[in-house]
Amino acid sequence: MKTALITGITGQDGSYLAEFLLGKDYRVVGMVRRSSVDRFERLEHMEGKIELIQGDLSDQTSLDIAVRDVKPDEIYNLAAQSFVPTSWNQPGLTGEVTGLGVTRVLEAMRKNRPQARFYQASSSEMFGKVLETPQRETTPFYPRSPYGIAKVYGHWITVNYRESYDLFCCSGILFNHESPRRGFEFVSRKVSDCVARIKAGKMEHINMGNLDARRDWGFAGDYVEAMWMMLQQDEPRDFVVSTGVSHSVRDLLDAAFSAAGMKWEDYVRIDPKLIRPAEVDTLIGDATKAERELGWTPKVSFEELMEMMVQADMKRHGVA
Ligand code: NAP
Ligand code: G4F
Repeated sequence: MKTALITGITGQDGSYLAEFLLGKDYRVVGMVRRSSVDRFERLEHMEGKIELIQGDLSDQTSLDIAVRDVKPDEIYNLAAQSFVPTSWNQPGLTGEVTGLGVTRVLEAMRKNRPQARFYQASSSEMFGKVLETPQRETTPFYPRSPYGIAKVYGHWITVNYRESYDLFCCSGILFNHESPRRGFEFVSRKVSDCVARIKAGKMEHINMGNLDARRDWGFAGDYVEAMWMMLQQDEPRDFVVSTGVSHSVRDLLDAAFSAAGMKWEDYVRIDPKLIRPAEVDTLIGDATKAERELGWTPKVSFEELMEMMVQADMKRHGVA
C-alpha cells in the first residue's frame, strides 16, 4: 500500500484527490493547520478512511515532523493562499505560504524522505498577461498578482530541487478548475450559489466584477487524476492541464442562470470594487503534452460543469 501526504487536504482539490487516492487503495494522510474550529466539511464523507496530521506551510518544523512521521511515497503540495484578490491585501502572507512554503515542503522531503515523489500545484495565473496563445509548458510567465508571482517562485523552486538534488519533483500547471466544492469567493461558485439563492427568493441581485475576463474552466475531479498520473511516470516532468476551451465570465453567467431557467441580465450589477488592480484578461491552455505523455483528457465540459454546480447549490438551498 502506498502512502500519500496531501497538504491543503481541506481545500477543493485536496478533497477530490483524497477520494481518488482512496479509490486506488492508498493510505491517505492530510496535513491541516490548527484552528479554533474544525472546518472539515469537504472531508466528512471520508471520516475514518483518511488520517490527519497538524502542520502549517509557514512552519518548517511542522513540515519536517509530518514528512518524518508519515513516511510518504508521494507528497502533493496543494496548500496555498489561493484567492487572487486576497493576495493584494496580504502580499507578504501570500509570498510566505504560496511561495516560500513550497521550499519548506521540499526541504522537509529532501532531509527526511528524499525517495518520495513530489507534486507542486502550479497555476495558469503564472502566464498572466499572456505572451503566447494557447499557453503551454514552454510559454514564458508574466504574472499579474502577488499570488501569480508567488506561484512562479513555487514553480521554479520545484524545478530547481529536481535539477539540484535529483529529487522526483513535478509541477502541474493547472488552469481554473471548479466543482460543487469550490470556495464561495471564486467566480464559478459565487455565481452558482447566488443563482440558487435568487431562485429560492433569498437574494435579488448579484454584484460582479469584470465580465470580459476569459478563463479555461474544467472540472476539479478530472484534474486531480492528472496530478496522480504525473507522479506515476518514469521521469519527473511538468505539465499543463487544461480543457483547451475558453469562455468569458459573461458566458459563465449565461450558462449558470440558464441552468436555472433565468436570464442573467435581469439580476447582475457591476461593482467597480470587484475590478482587480491588474487583471489576467484571457487564458486558454494547450494540454497536448499531458494527453500524449500521460494519456490524460478532461471528461466534463464547461456546460456540464456549470449545470452540475447550479444543481448542487439549488439542492442545498431547497429549490431543486
Ligand atoms: P483551496 O480550496 O483554497 O484550498 C487551499 C488549501 O490550502 C486549504 O486546505 C487551506 O487550508 C490550505 N492552506 C492555506 N494556507 C495554509 C497554510 N499556511 N498551511 C497549511 N495549509 C494551508 O484551493 P484549491 O482550489 O483546492 O487549489 C489547490 C491548490 O492548487 C492551491 O495551491 C491553488 O493555488 C492551486 N491551483 C488551483 C487552481 C484552481 O482552479 N482551483 C488552479 C491552479 C492552481 P484551510 O482549509 O485551513 O484554509
Ligand atoms: O474565479 P476567480 O476568482 O479565479 P482566478 O482569479 O482566475 O484564480 C483561480 O484560478 C487560478 C488558475 O488560473 C488559480 F491558480 C487560483 O488559485 C484560483 O483558483 O476569477 C476568475 C475571473 C477573474 O478574471 C475575475 O476578475 O472572474 C473575474 N470575476 C468577475 N467578477 C470575478 C468576479 N471573480 C470573482 N472571484 N468574483 C467576482 O465577482
